[in-house]
Amino acid sequence: MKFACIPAYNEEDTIQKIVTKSLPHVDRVVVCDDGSTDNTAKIARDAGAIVISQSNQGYGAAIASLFDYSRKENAQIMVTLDGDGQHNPDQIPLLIDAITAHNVDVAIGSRFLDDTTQASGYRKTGIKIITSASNYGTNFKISDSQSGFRAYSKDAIDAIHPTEQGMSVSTEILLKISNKGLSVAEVPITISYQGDTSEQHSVTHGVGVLANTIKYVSIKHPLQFYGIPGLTLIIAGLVLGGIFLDRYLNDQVVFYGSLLGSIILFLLGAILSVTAIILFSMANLIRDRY
Ligand SMILES: Nc1nc2c(ncn2[C@@H]2O[C@H](COP(=O)(O)OP(=O)(O)OP(=O)(O)O)[C@@H](O)[C@H]2O)c(=O)[nH]1
Ligand SMILES: [Mg+2]
Repeated sequence: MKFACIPAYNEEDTIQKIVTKSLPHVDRVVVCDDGSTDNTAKIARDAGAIVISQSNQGYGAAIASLFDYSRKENAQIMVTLDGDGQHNPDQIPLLIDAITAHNVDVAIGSRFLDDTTQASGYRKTGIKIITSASNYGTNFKISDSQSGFRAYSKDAIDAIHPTEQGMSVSTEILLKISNKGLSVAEVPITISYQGDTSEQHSVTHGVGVLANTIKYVSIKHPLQFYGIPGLTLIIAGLVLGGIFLDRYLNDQVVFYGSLLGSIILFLLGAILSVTAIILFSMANLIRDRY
């Protein structure tokens, strides 16, 4: 059984068309109504979707509920797409085909494999930066880590239990895919940004997602992220301390600047190094369940 799963928050203008256009491509269309205050749930139900309703918790929470539903209902393939009309349901078969014909676990619809993409400059740059950080953590070489248009195999549906409530869930899922040894392929898709005016909103979102991506990657590579800067600071602290001692012993001059600098650098370095060691041991301990 194939499900099309749509997270939706106040999408009454677009949801009917998306449900109707998705139905011919799958066995079930499931809409997660994430606490909408408009008619999204009723319109989706009337259009033929199964509607899961929950209080508004964010995109990630909606995706998690859709994973839970698909697992419980034994879906063989789950395709996620946005409820705001930016993804074209007629491209659902492209993603399903990547799973069935090419035997991958996760197919990601990428906006950047096709020249017709309408994403504006700042948005493209933001997604590229987040994607580079995410690729560093996953060892994948994908072009669009933030795409919500994806398909998951049964193995992926069973293995992935997202916990991020917001938009960072896209990165979280990629990290989990990588940790579980599942395979990924990208498929070119088109995206529509018609009528979208949420520039400020997107920039704040982007910064939040980038911070979360760095959090995930730093947990995965703690020695590089905290250990190397930590050691560098400790060495700098020792050098400054040496200069202070040298001046004090040779000339009896108490050079408070280098004494204070040395202590601060050494302490910061020690904190970072301890963080690196703790994260490294923890990551090893929980890696299997992560
Ligand atoms: N913003 C937002 N979207 C949610 C929420 N819950 C579910 N969604 C749905 O998640 C999908 C993606 O949300 P968007 O805000 O369009 O995110 P985006 O496409 O990355 O950002 P834009 O490029 O600004 O459209 C839409 O179908 C929303 O209806 C929520 O709490 N907030
Ligand atoms: Mg959108």
